[in-house]
Order: sequence, then C-alpha cells, then structure tokens
Amino acid sequence: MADKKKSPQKSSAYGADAITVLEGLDPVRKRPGMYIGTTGPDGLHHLIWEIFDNSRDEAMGGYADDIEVALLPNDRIRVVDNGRGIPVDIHKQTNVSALETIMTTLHAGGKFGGEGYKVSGGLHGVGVSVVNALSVYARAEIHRDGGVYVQEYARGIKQASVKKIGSSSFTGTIITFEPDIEIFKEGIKFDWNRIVAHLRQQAYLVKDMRLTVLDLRTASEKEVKTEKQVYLRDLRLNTPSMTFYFEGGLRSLITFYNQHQKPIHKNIFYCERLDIDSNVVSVEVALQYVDDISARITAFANNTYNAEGGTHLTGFKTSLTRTLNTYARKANLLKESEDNLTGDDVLEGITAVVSVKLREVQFEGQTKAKLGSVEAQSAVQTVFGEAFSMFLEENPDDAKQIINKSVLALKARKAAKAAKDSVLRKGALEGMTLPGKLADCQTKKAEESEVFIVEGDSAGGSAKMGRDRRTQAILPLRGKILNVERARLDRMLASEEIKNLVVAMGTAIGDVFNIEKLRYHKIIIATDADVDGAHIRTLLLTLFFRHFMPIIEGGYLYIAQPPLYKIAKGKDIRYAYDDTEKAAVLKDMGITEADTAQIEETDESLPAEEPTEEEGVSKTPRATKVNIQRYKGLGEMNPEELWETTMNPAHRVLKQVRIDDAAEAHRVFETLMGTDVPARKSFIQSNAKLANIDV
Ligand code: 0RA
Repeated sequence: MADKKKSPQKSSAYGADAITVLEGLDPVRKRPGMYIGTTGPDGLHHLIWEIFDNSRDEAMGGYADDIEVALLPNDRIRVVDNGRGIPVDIHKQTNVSALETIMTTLHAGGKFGGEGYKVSGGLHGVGVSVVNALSVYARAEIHRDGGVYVQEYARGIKQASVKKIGSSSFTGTIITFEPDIEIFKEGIKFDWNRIVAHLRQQAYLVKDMRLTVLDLRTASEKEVKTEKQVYLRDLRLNTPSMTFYFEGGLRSLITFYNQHQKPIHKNIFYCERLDIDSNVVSVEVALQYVDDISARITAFANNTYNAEGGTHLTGFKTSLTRTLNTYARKANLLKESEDNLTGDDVLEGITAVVSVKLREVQFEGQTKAKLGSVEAQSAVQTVFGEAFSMFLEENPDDAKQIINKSVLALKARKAAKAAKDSVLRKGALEGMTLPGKLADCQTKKAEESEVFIVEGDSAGGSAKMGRDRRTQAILPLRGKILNVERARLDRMLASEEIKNLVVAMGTAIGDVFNIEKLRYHKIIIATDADVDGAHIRTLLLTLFFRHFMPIIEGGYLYIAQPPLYKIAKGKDIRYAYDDTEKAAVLKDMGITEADTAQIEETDESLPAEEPTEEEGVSKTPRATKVNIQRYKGLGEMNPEELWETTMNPAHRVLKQVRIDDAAEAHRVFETLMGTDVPARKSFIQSNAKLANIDV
C-alpha cells in the first residue's frame, strides 16, 4: 500500500484486542489508485504481493516456514502459509472476529514490534483488506486452535460470519481472491514470469523459508483441491511449479546475480547484524566483484526493493569507498603519489545487495522506491564498514584483487575522461545535425512524434514509404550495433550507429543527458522475429538500460510486434502474430491445420489471385487454397503491409518496455550481455521465439 499510516498500538497480548480499528473499505473501491498505485497490470500484481507479504512477515517472525502461491482457474489467486493463522476470536469492542476486522477494516492490524516480530513491514494484515475490497470474491480459511474456520466475501462484504467447518491439526492461513473486473478494467491477466521473478527475489531475502509457486490455471477442480495446502506437498500432481529455498540468503542472491559472470575473487563477503533496541533492527550486506565495469547494487528496506536506493545505499557507498581507501593505503596497494579511489572507482564490477529492516520505515514518495529513514545511513555505514574492513584483513587475496580492480578503474577513468572531453569538445553531439539516414517526421511536437528503429536498409525503405510522415520518423540501423555493456562512453560515441541514434533522440548522453530534449515520445524498436533480430533488440535494450534509463522509466520505449504470418485465401487477407492466432484464423476460414492439401506454405508472397472467368461458375480446388506466408523479416513486407500490420496506430501492437523488477532485468542483461558466450547463445535461442524480452 502506498500510504500506509501507522497507528501503533502498544499491546503485548496479541489477540483480538490488538487490532486497531480505523475505517471501512469504501474509499478503496472509490479510489483504488491511492492504495495500489494503478488498476493496470502493476496494481493487479500488487494484490498478490500484499497477500504474500503478510505470509512472508509471518515467516520472518519465525512462525511460518512454508508458503505457497498458486494461480488458480478463473483468475483466482491462493496464498497459503503454515503460520499461526489469523486470530478468529471475537473482538470485544466491535463484537466481530479478529479475522473479519482484518479482512474488512482499512488499516487494521496488530503492531509487531516487541517480542513476536522483530521487524515491521507495516501493520500485520494491512494489505489484506485492500485486496478484499478490490476482489469480486475472497475467502479466508484459517487453521487454528484445532479447527478450520472459513469466511467468504464479495467486493469486501462478508457473506456470513466466520464458520467452523472442521478440525485440523495444523495452523496456518489460506487466502483466496479473485480481482474484480469492474476495478481492473484493462483485464485480469496474471504474468507467470513476473510472479516467479518477484517471489524468487523474496525467497532470497528470508532465510529458511520455503516458497512454492504453482500454475494451476488449467488444472481440474480436483487438482486444485489436492494441491491446496503446503502440508500436502508430497501429493502434488504434475503441475508447473517452482520451489525456492535459499539457505544462504543474500549470499545465494549474489551467486544468482553472478551466475554468468566471472568473479575476480573467491569469497563472497557477507555480514548481518541485529540490533533489537534500535530502529534499524537489522543490517545485512553481501557482495562480490566480477570482471565487468558496471555495478549491480540492489537495495531493500523491509524486503521492499528500492529502485531509487536511499539512505541505506548512501551509507553503503560511503563506507565502501572509505574502507577500501584505508585498506589500500595500509597495504600499500595504493601509492602515496596516487589519488584516492573515488566512489565510482570502487563500484566498477561490484555485485552487492544491501538489505535493512526497520521498525518504523519512511520512504520518499509514494512508490517506496527510495528509503528516507536517516538512521539507516549511519547504521549501514558502521555495520558494513567494520565487517568489510575485517573481511579485507582476513582475506588478503580477495582484498588485493578488489583493490587492483579499483585502481585500474581509477586509471581507466582518467584516460576515458580525457578522451571524452576531447570528443565532447569537438562537438560530437551538441549542435550536431541530424543523421542523413534518419527520415524525420514533419511535426516538431515530441508528444505526437514516433521514431521506428528498424533493422536493415530494406525494411527501412519499406518503412519510409509506408509511414505516416507527419508523425512517424524512421531510423534504419545497419547490422549489429556495438555491445555497450562493456564499452565506455568515448568508444560508444565512436560508433556511427550509436551516434546516429543519440543525435536522433536529441537527449545527448552521459553527464549532458537531458530527457526534456527527447524528440520523440515513442521510440519503437522494430526488429525481425528471428535470432538476429532478437540479438539486435537486446543490444538496443542494453543501450537504453545502461545509458538512457529515464527513457525507459518515462515509458517512451516500445517494441513493435510485427506479424509472423500472412494468411491469404483469395482476397481474404489476414495476419497472425503467433501460432495460436494462425490456427484461429485458419479455423475461421474453415480449414484445420491438418488439412495440408488445402494449405500452401511459402516464404514469398504470392500475387493476389486475379478473378478468373470461372468465378462463380465452378470453383477449382486451387481457388480455395490458403496461402500462408511466414515472414522472416520486416524487409519482406511491402510498404502497405508494414503500415497495416506494424505501424498504423489503429491496428498495431506495441509492447511497452518497463523495468519493474530490476533484479530480473539484471539477470537477463547479464545473461545476454555478459562474457559468458554459451549461456548467451542458449538464452537467445530459447527465447528467440518470444517476440518480447520482458524487461
Ligand atoms: C494478526 C495477529 C496474528 C497473526 C496474524 C494477524 C496473521 C496474519 C496473516 C496473514 C497471512 N498470514 C497470516 N498469519 C498470521 C497473531 C496471532 C497469534 O498471536 O497467535
């Protein structure tokens, strides 16, 4: 929830009494955005995180160690944990059960400082009511005190009081919900990969928690029932599932991030310090350097990923620089005549995770993207500084490799700065005229301008002819662009293709980057649906990811989705974007795919059949034949086809590129862009068919 306001209730007895009652659920349905951000895909998935967070907090408190998240048929989600179970006893003030209060009251929850919970992610059970309010159906099943208790809701309204429906020797909570299509008007489409990525990351953050994700969307009623509870794990049928359990916690997360990298030292640094008496209850840091120039630092506060960092990250960076300089001087790895290592130098090649837990947490802004709590800075600085300094003393070989890398970075930085200064001084970008290859659009209004980055001159030619020249610009790229992952700014700008792109966008790059100057509010990558196309698209995504993040964050970057097939039956011409659609079109034309006698598959477009004299008299078998053309590249389409299928805003499909899970994006980029060539090959091959790389 974006605006969790805490009203801590000092209470040691943690039963129904400890529930703070605030207000009804109406506001949630009236203004869902206030509680879950959006009613699009982000908000929809947020519902799962809200429910999951409660179970996870139960695990963090040491009360649960097994959680299951299942996607069920009919757009339902079920989250099961083996925790204490939400209390079902009657609340004295309101005369309703604690469960009902938690399910139907905004901001209701027990405060969990004190004994049970060491850490507060907010108020226990807070998000549940919001999810309930936004669900057309919700069900809570509680196993507690030897019984099974159930209550059902519709749009946040209880359908009956809590009922005991049986007995149980387990304890735990099972929440099932079905988001309300009235609220999520864009549709209810859960993204399996996104859910797995998010939950995998969560599993690393909580030690000794087993987390299973199940895809039961097409399962039978019986399968759904059998798999209902984590306790029945062994009975599970053969269902797509992932189970995560990481004993190493953050250490394992570092290994995961670095799986396709070459570490430059053996030991992963790890530290954890708990301080129950302070507001910063725990500080946990893990890191390892790899043979690469970029830095991958991921920061969490109370298990929430902070895309924009914050005080914990600042503390970490300060301490890292200071500790490495101190050690380098002492060990004589940095000579007296040399400058101190800067913050940038020590970050090159680092993979680090900083995770803090606070009793009272403050974020900057609504999205929790940035931690604001000031105490976190000094806490991380002290805890990490002391532990890392000890690590360097105890592991001199690791220390030497790390320092040498930073010293190298220092030297390279100086050389690169000199080179860049001269490039920029020569005016490589500023005031430079637009590249000759760019066919610009007529309008100068960025809001209505689009640029298609197309692969190859032939597709570029078709696109130029087929476009709406008022609003659409075309920039053809020749072949592969430079892999920018490992290249520095000066080398990048020496590449003609990249320079063209940067100049066309108008924003410049590096220190002088300015998003205000962006010339197009839609930058559309249009590459072929083959392995090469996937590679070029990834290279472009890497360029944007590393150097033009604000363009991605601003929602300006898109991937075009050209059709894979053109299906022609006489004059009836249709396009299919994947095999499922192809089958549907054929069916619609009255033909099954097995009916090969009636299907002609070609790589080239056949001329449209001229009406013959026989028309209407006797149809020859040939006249009913269907021609399926598989497009190998955009260059095979003529200008009209390209316009109709890929460029025309009225019909085309665009996929917006978003970074919603930086950890997953890192992994994809590392796999694709890192030094591990075989891994990259196999990734591209196995993903080439997917028209999108979801970053
Ligand atoms: C309030 C109080 C207690 C537990 C919970 C809520 C609780 C909530 C959720 C939501 C999902 N799983 C959950 N597990 C527990 C404490 C109960 C006690 O003192 O026994």
